[in-house]
Amino acid sequence: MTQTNKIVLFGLTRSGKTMIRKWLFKEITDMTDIDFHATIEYERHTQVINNIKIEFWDLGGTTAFLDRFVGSKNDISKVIFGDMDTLVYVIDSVEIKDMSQNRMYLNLCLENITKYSPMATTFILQHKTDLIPMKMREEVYHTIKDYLFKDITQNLWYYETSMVNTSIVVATCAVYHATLGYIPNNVIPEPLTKKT
Ligand SMILES: Nc1nc2c(ncn2[C@@H]2O[C@H](COP(=O)(O)OP(=O)(O)OP(=O)(O)O)[C@@H](O)[C@H]2O)c(=O)[nH]1
Ligand SMILES: [Mg+2]
Repeated sequence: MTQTNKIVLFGLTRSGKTMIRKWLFKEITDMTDIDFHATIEYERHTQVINNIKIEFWDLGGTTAFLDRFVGSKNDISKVIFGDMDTLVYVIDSVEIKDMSQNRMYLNLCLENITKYSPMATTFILQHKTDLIPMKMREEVYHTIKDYLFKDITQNLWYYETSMVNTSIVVATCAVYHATLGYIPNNVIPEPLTKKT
């Protein structure tokens, strides 16, 4: 095995990073068997596809961790952002009150990317859209996207996602494509079934 690709999942606590990672690793198939704990520090999980290793770095989203990951006064930011192919920044669509914090961390992530992995691709997943009433989705989309993108000059990919419909499949296909240069067969699971 020669190549290792690195995908970093970043975002505030409870935005849904670990769930996305567990779903991709086929550790969960529905929304009922979930008892998630906040991720402490970060976890690295490896997937091998066609002899290529993909490392998923699932970061703990508590601000004490995030501040260290993006901070300039320690070496951990190099560990997190160095040799990174793809950043997936996950945002809880419902937590509008957190958007200024998200904007601050997104900017700090982009600074670290410029410094340590300038060729990396950045995705924003505006996640948990199933929790927004259908008639408000477009408004929420524009409000969050316009706010986050204001003054940002880098190219970012923006997807609305939810674990309970194909939007998460579409977004993860794009993430794999950006990371590997193609979409692997039979790797991306079906969306999760809803709670009963
Ligand atoms: N309704 C809904 N809930 C979701 C979705 N994705 C994740 N969740 C819920 O969000 C909660 C938090 O998910 P986690 O994956 O643990 O969040 P995290 O970002 O890893 O949190 P930290 O580890 O603290 O950073 C869980 O209760 C999930 O069930 C989604 O698409 N829709
Ligand atoms: Mg987590």
